[in-house]
Amino acid sequence: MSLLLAEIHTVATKPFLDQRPGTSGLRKKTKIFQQPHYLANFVQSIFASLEGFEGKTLVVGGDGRFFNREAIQIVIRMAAANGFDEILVGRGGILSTPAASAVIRAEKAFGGIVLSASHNPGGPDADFGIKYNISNGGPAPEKITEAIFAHSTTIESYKIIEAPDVDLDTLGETRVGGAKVRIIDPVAIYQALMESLFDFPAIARMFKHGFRLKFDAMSAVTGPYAKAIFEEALGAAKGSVMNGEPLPDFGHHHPDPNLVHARHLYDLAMSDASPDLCAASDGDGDRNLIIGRGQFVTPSDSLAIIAANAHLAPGYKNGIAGIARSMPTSLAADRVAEKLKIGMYETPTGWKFFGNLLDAGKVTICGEESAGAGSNHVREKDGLWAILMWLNILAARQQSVREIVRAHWAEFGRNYYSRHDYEEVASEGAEALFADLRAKLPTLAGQTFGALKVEAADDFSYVDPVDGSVSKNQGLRILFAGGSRIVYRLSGTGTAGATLRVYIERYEPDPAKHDLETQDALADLIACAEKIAEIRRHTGRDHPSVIT
Ligand code: VG1
Ligand code: CO
Repeated sequence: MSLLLAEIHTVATKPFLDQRPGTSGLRKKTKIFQQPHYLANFVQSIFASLEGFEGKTLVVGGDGRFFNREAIQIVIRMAAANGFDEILVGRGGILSTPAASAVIRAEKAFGGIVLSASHNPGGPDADFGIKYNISNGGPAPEKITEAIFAHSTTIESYKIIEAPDVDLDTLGETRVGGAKVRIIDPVAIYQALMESLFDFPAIARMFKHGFRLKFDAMSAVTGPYAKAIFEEALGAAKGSVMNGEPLPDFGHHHPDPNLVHARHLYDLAMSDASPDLCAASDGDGDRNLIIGRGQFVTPSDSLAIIAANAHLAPGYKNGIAGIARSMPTSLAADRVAEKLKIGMYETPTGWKFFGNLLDAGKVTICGEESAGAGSNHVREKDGLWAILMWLNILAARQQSVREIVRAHWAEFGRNYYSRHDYEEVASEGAEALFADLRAKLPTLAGQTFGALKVEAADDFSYVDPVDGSVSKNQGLRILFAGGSRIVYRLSGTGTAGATLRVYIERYEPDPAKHDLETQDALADLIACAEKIAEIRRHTGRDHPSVIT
């Protein structure tokens, strides 16, 4: 024992004052993370905020981006020094975010550390990130992330073991100080979980009969998962998975599966050569993009359609308990919940707010407008899960994506929806925009803008129905008569300046009016969003940098 203790070093350090986790963990430029002690300070602050993990298991993995392997070696040596008994690491340092969640749950681990900046680009001049997940497999709630931040502002030392690097590429067990380190297959547990939820034989039959899939792993973490599941287990044609090797810089691409960064999939889906389904996932595998032949599916619609059809998948055959969506996500899912007579919950942005609802059994399906959907099978959003759910629905209904979407709109009405992002604007301008708009909120109700009448305007605040915790200032909402909305919030995942997100939505019940171009259908609301918030004046931008 004394020998093992002798290997533990206590390293003196000074606080960095910028380690407050955002929407999903701590994200910074890679170079900031590479500074001496920066990562170690944060990891020690995580451990200092937890209780009772001595003798327990920690899961560690990442999305394979630049600095992933070095960071994992540091986390292993610090977890061992701090008293974890066992550390499970995905081979090659790889674990997608949903797979990490699945492994934490399956192995009854105390928690997990995921090294990822998700859809942010990777590389020495790009972004890196780290987040902590608790024993239910989900992102640490705000109570814990705030404790981590508080500790990081006063930290004086951290504990680390002096030991050689662990071989991350060979399955098996080794020891680091007093801890066992087990290198595990990053795909196996996750794949088994997917096989338990979806009708793999029916999906395989569909592929056998010529169904064509194009999945873009964007040179990020999902390649190995997608090849094992789509090509090997389900028999999709070889080459269905593109960019299937995780690369440290994601092949210089931006691993964000949206209409800007995955434009080629959209163009393919709108062409004569379109496969039956085009899909993609992001850097860490929790987002999804769904485009059928000639039919893009907005993430908000996808959530609603998944909720309405989940019973077709074996894992959900008894129906769903309820649905949760983040506040800016469109109201399409609410109409499904109403019809199914199940609970509907509106939470702040970020998956950490779904954990309690899922744990309490209040909801089965959750989703966000930012290409995130998932269920109670893990406690993260899950890109491949969403794609498998669509494949299962397509196999069961024997219809195309387009037919399913059109039928859904005909039944429930269509929520035209778009998000306008103003990326990396000056922080002062963004703050002034919010200060002005906040001051205006009480005067807006009753005002009219052309044909639009404001019914209510507020600053969204959330009371968690399970533990009563309160989260304030979660986005400014302007609600119009007839169900249209404009929402403004600032991103909590960017690493430079401020990113303003404006979410715009209009409800159209009439099927004869379901064929408009989204931006045209929203034109009056878009103009109104500018008029109310004076985006141009505050940001100096006359158009958004990204429209999704
Ligand atoms: C964005 C999305 C949010 C999502 C978060 C993490 O946050 O809007 O819905 O949960 O990213 O997703 P923000 O604060 O930038 O709007 V991921 O795939 O980057 O972990
Ligand atoms: Co992600």
